[in-house]
Amino acid sequence: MLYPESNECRMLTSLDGFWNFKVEEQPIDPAQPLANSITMAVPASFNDQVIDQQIRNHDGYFWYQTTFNVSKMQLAQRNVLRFGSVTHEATVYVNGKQVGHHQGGFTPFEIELDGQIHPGENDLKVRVSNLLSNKTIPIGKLTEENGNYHVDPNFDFFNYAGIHRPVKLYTTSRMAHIDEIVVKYDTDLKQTTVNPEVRVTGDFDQVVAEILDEDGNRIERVQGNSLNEIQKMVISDTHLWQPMNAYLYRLKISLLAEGELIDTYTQEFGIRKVEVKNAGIYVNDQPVYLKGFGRHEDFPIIGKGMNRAVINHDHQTMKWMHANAFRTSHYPYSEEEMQLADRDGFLVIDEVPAVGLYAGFSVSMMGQKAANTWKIMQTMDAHKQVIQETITRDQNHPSVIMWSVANEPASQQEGAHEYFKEITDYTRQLDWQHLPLVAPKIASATVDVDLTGDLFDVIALNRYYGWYIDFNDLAQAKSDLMTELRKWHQKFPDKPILFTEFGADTLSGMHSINREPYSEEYQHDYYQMNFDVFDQCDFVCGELLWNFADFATPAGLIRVDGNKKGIFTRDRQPKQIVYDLKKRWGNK
Ligand code: E9O
Repeated sequence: MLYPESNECRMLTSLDGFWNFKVEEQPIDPAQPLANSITMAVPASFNDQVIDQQIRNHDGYFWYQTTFNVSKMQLAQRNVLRFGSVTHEATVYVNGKQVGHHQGGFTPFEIELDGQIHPGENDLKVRVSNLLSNKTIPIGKLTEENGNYHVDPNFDFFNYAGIHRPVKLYTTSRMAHIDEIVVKYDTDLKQTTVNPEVRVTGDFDQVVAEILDEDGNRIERVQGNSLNEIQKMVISDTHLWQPMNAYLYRLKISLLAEGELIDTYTQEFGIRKVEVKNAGIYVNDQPVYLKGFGRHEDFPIIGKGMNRAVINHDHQTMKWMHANAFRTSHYPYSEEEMQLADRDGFLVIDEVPAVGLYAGFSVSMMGQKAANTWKIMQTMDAHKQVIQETITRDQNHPSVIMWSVANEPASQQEGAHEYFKEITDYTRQLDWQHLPLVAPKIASATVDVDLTGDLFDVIALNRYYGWYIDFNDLAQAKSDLMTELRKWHQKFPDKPILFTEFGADTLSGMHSINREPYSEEYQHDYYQMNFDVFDQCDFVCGELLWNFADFATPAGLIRVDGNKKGIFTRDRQPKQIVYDLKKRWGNK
């Protein structure tokens, strides 16, 4: 699915703005006006826009409504309605009739409106659900009593919901349009051959493909009468996309009929090679050490809503700290963010929303975990769907150097190997780039009990020695961390080890001369201990801290106003560790 653009053949309108909103208490007729609604900004989570705890914490269904105008001229074209994401499930109605449905809160979907709209004002309603279960991705525990739902998220972030990303209406010609462009290429890092895979609906008699460099110069052009003729485009002196030094080419595809242009689309791409070998990660034949964060799409008031200023500020902050990488924990981030990551040169581990694949997991109930996860979970179909939608959406982004197919699954429980064999086979067969695969491992899936290490290219560890384990005992923590690390390396000597989480809850402004947990001093010592260990192990290929910023979670005994493992507060003010880290990464 292409990211919508306007050009000489396509028109683009934004439907973002103030919509009407209502919690579904009784069945609602989509053909009737939405009575007693309140205002809700789109895009954004609905939860923190209202001063109403019942709405904020309601589990179930919600209605959004707006209107949009279409001109007679526009109706001559093919019209498509596109949602960047609706969390977690959307049923879409236009002028009272159901036109589409999508399950999965973090990937885009679109709906053709042919025959559904008329000139003038049209009514648009979306019935949204925030329900999760053991069949959905991510996973929640769903209960129902007399039609009242309750969801216990099986993960440690607030279950924000709503229309989280932009809503757009765009047009294409009715004769033919480009559906998809995959910029496949082969490179020896000098010469690159681009073999685009383009999908088109409709008839045309000529297709033109052009490659433009960053200054807009055309460096290659091929044409033909069919899509398989636009192959073997050669870039003889390749300007590589490098970490923190991006370079983006553009591929422009045009369709013509009887000499007239009927559709065109320009797709950005970058050229780089990613490899895992000799216990290291290599980009363009150079070993890279990942410095950065696990993050969240999370900010006061907007929740998980896409906001360009917040995205840009986070990127500027990471660059200022000499970070070069982040993981999209625990779901694919907005397309707008991925585009900026390409331009900024970040190395991104793109994670699908498969978080909570651990029966009975709850951060506030550690130790009370069921051991039959792979009998309880019925997530295989939904899991494959999110992998397919994530790869389809993100495969043209040079910033994406790895796919993370799950976070902290119960990889030590019986059935884990079978489940992840199917998942990794499926992912590898979809991904033409053969990017490395990871699934960050939970602290309890130690090297002695984990069953899935052989399936992944990089051993990704979420480790909390000195916090959840060996709490307040950094000497013991250091020795336990070292022991586990050495064992992993012994077991998989060729696989690099990447820290995808490590951190300690820290209250900004809390100081302790005794360097007690939760203080900025403890956070400092905790990280220093981890760094001391990493620096002794050359098979460790990166450190992604948990977390970039404090973030909202469901209320919980160990969650006082959210998870405080940020090195920044939720509103992006630095804790003391930031300055040491900036120095470390500046030298590394
Ligand atoms: C996932 C992330 O979303 N990992 C968690 C993070 C946290 O801060 C959470 O925010 O809690 C850590 C999981 C730790 C599990 C420890 C299990 C210990 C078993 C002995």
